[in-house]
Amino acid sequence: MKHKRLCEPDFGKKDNYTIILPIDQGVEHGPHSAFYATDHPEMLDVDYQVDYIAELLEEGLVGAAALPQRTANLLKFWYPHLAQDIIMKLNHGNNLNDWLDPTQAVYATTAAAQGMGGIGYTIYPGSLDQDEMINYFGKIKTHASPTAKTILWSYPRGGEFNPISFETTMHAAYIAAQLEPDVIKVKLPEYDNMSTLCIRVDRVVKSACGIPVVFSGGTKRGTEAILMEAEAIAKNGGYGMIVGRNVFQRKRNEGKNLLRDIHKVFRES
Ligand code: FBP
Repeated sequence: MKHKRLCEPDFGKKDNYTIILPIDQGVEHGPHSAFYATDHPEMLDVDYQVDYIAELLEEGLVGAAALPQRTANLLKFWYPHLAQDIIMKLNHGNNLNDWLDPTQAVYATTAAAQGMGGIGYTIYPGSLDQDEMINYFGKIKTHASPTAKTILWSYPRGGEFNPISFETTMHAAYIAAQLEPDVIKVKLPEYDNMSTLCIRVDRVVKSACGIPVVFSGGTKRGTEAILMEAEAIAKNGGYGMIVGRNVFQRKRNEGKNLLRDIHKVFRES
């Protein structure tokens, strides 16, 4: 398979794949846990962070970066030639108060993402705010520039259910597919071993009704576990991975090496 950048016309097409770098965890989990208390604390400095993202894009190690408004605008300002590889993430939650019902506030409009290649948006199916979140995505599709790709995070949250069970993840993909984004992003369903994982990835991909699915990396773990997941995704129809903490919380060269290894798995599948 061939790696595609967001800016390329055949992004999202069959027999391609992409690796997306999301760095919105500073909003979601806070800059201390996302950046400072990691093996790569330099990421707390936004100038360093922007240069690092640009380097990963320029070296072809990632095909797009999904960023909150401030970081996206800085990257676009300093590296305008990379604007079409930026996905501006419009809404965010945060984990400051576990007592609140899970929801995401809109921080940026489609107009703010003008001139960037993509728009990222999250829905929480199963939450109290699910209808509002789903309805707002309709407005995004109406107002987004026709050339901007939409990437929809579909994360079931908020009810008495396991948010990463196999059934719930299939449901998340199916709901997202009805909104017809360009790419759907879900978490990997829980699994016991490689063969269960392969079957589950295949079923989740089919639940997305033909829309490319990328799976998230999750908290930082050992290289072997990530590469096993990459192989299951690559061999069972996944369009790629969206890997954040596993990349940028490693020292810079270790993060790059992990990305090279992930590409090898996808290229050879
Ligand atoms: P990671 O690879 O770091 O998990 O990033 C993917 C992502 O979807 C981010 O966009 C988002 O901030 C994060 O996961 C949410 O993670 P969690 O569900 O653990 O809060």
